[in-house]
Amino acid sequence: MHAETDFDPDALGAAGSIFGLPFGPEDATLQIMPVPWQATTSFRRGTHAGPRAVLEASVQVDLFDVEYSDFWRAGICLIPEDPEIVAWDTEAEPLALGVMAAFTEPDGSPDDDALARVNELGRLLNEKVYEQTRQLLADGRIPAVLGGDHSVPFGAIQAVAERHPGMGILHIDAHADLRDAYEGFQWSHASIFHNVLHHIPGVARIVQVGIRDVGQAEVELQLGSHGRVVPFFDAEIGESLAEGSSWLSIVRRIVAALPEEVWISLDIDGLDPALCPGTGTPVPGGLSFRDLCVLLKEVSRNRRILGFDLNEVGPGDWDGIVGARVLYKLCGATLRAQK
Ligand SMILES: [Mn+2]
Repeated sequence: MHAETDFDPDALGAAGSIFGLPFGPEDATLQIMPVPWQATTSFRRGTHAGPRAVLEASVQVDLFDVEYSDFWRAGICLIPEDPEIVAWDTEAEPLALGVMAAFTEPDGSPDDDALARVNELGRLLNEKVYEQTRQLLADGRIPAVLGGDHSVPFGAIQAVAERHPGMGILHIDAHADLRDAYEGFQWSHASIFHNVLHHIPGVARIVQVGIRDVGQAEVELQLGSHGRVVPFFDAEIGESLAEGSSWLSIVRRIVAALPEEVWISLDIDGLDPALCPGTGTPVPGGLSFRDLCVLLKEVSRNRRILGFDLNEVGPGDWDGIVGARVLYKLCGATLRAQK
C-alpha cells in the first residue's frame, strides 16, 4: 500500500491502478469488481474488453471533480480480474455463438447441450459475483461492478437487495432488458431485469431511463407490473423537452419515482451512441454526458446509493475514455450519497 501522504492527486496517475489512485482492497471504501464476460452478447462483440479499456483511459481523469470535489479520498479500487471468469467467458463464447447461429437459420434448432452449458456458466458467474458482493457488504464496503455485458450485475443486485429489501434500481439504458430468456439464454444481457423481477423480491422498483428499443412483450410486462417497473422512454423525454420542460424537472420526476435506497445500473448505450460507438447494440437518441451528470447529482443529493454497475462499454479508445469518465462520476455520486 502506498502512503497517501506521498500521493500527488494532480500528477498523472500510475498505470495499472484505476484513476491512478493509491488504494487497494485493504483501504478502499468503494470496490469495483471487473467482470470481463460477454457470452450472450447478441450483436457486436467486444464488451469483455471493456474493463481493460476503462482502466487504461482512467489514469487521464483529473481527480478533483467540480461536482464532487475530492471524494476519491474515501478510497476507490479496481479488484484484479478473476482468471476463472476469463476462462468461463472463453469457454462460453463459441458455444453461445453456435446457439445464436441456429436462430438465424429457417429450420435451425440450437444444440441443447451447448445452451445448457452456457446457462450453467452464467449461473456460476452470478454465484461468484453474488459471493464477492456479499463479502464486500459484510466488510462494510460499497460494491460496484464493471462489465462485461449487461447480464453481469445480477449477483451483485441479489446480494445488495438481501441486505436492503425495498431498494430500487435506477436503470439507464437504450433497452428495457425485460426479455424472457432471450435466444434461449436464461442469463442473457437482454433478460437481466426480467430475471431481477422474477428472482429478487427485495427489489421494489426499477425506474428505467432512456429506453428507445423495446419489444411489445417488454412493454406489456412494464404495464402489467403494477408500478414495479416505471419507464421513462427516450421519446417521452424528448417530447417533454420539446414542449419546454427543463431536464432538471424531468430528472426530479425520475428521482421522485425512486425508493430511498438505490442501486444504479448503467448500460453505456443509454447515452448518445456518439459516446459509445463500440458498444454492442447502439441506438440513436439517448442521454448526453451532461444530462447524465445532472441526473446522478440529483440522485446523490436525495437518495442513498448502495452501489452501481457500469456495463456494455466497448473495447475502443474513445469507448474507454467515456467509460472512465462515466465510472468516475458514478463513484463520485455514490460516495457523496452515503447517509
Ligand atoms: Mn442493457
